[in-house]
Amino acid sequence: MKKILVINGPNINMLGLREPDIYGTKTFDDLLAFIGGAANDAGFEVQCFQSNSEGAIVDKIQQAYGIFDGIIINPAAYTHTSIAIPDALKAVGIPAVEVHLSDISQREAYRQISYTSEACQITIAGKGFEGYREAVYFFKSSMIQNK
Ligand code: CA2
Repeated sequence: MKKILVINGPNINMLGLREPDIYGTKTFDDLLAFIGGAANDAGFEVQCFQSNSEGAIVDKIQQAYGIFDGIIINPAAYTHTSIAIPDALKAVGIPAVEVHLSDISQREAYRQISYTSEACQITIAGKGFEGYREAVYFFKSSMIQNK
């Protein structure tokens, strides 16, 4: 069974507590259950990882080398600041998809910049939890094509 690693960055563990107009009312546990269900439906083994620390996210990406077949990443605020995260994605060479709950292209100017996207095959933004399902199915179709 192919393995997917889902990485969520800073403050995503606080989902549902504030800013429901932007991020919705569902909690982080709801998100984990949603991702687990989507991966299961698509026939993937999935592991979810969340950290508020850039270094811990870089460590996790490095540790994924040779173990995971795909990475789905919502780097949260590090999307707009981190060079280390896209460098790590490029270093391990694992196919990656960037996901954002909100449509970052329609938000503050500083959120419209993503350094992560150049290390990802596609970016899915503004679809809420469904974006993670789309990312899972992107891997399903790309892995079938490359079989
Ligand atoms: O839209 C997304 O998924 C983001 O990656 C979410 C990040 C934000 O910094 C990015 O610009 C876009 C924030 C994640 C969670 O933020 C919360 C804020 C208030 C209450 C709960 C979570």
